[in-house]
Amino acid sequence: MSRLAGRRAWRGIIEEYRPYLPVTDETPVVTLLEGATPLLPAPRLSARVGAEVFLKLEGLNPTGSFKDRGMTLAISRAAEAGAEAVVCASTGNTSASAAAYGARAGMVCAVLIPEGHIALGKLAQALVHGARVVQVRGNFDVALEIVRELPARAPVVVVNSINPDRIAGQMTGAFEIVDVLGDAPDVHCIPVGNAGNITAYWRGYLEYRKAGRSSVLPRMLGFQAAGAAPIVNGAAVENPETIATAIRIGNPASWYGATAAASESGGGIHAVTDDEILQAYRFLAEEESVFCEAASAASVAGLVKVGVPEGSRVVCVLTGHGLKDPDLAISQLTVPTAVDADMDSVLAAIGL
Ligand code: AN7
Repeated sequence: MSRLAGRRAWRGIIEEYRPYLPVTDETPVVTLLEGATPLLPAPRLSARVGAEVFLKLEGLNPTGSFKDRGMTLAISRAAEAGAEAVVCASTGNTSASAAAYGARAGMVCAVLIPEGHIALGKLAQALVHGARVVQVRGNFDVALEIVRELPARAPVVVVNSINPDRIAGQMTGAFEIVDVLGDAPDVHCIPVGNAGNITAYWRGYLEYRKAGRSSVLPRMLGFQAAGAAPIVNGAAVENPETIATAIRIGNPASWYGATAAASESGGGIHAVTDDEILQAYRFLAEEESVFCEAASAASVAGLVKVGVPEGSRVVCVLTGHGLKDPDLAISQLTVPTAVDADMDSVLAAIGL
């Protein structure tokens, strides 16, 4: 008998959270069974910051990032509307997710990416799922401007987070956290790029409390990379620069959503430097055995930097998987040279 006998299989975020989402019985559900990602206790990080910290491992979604939560809904609703083509601008993860869900729905998927500034794994995903990949000479913000205008020129549905279905689907991350913890955490730490995800989590926490599923609301702490910190600076950044290419964004579409989440929750939006991001990235890998993207590590870099009251219950969202960007990992480390294939050489190399 199966070890899973008697247990109901996870059905993806639309079926699991249907009453909270804009779907009807007529909506064709396009799912890769996204969601149900682990909420991993982080004992060493907890000790370091004097709090009870959990890591929401969004890199364990089907395409390796949180984007799948919003994409299952955006693509399902596009299919319901009869769309045959979808398009997005992306720093990488949105394009990977749109390519996969678009292929599943049998749609044409076009993705605009900033030339030379997306992680190799994400480019591979967009290509392997058959998307029409357009490298643009310009950054994400420029590509998104073009995408916004595309529906006026061609029959396409935009699946960036300016599409409200994306935000609605991403609310389910907050639902899962409350379902596991029994209530909302005290503090929620999250990286901020185009600012859709912080907007979605805050809405998710609000929705769940309204439904009586939780009794408290978390303080929302959002973190931008210092070289791409328009919300922190209070002005768009024309040439954003950061090692965390996923959040290399100078004019976030959901700017207002992010500031509303921060102010309504008593939280804030702060900047973390690339050095602080890389330190958190290494700490997570070495001390918590979690390999996440640099952009994701911004949430932990921020937690360490701004701190929280003693004993707080904290969730840090780790938005994407470290394997997306092996070039970055390797560039931070020394790759050992080869040794001769004999016992003495191997023992000497191991150092034992
Ligand atoms: C790993 O893929 O914008 O603040 O085009 O890939 O909701 O934008 C990615 C963003 C954080 C920021 N972590 O989330 C895209 C894109 C990772 C990301 C963010 C992104 P938002």
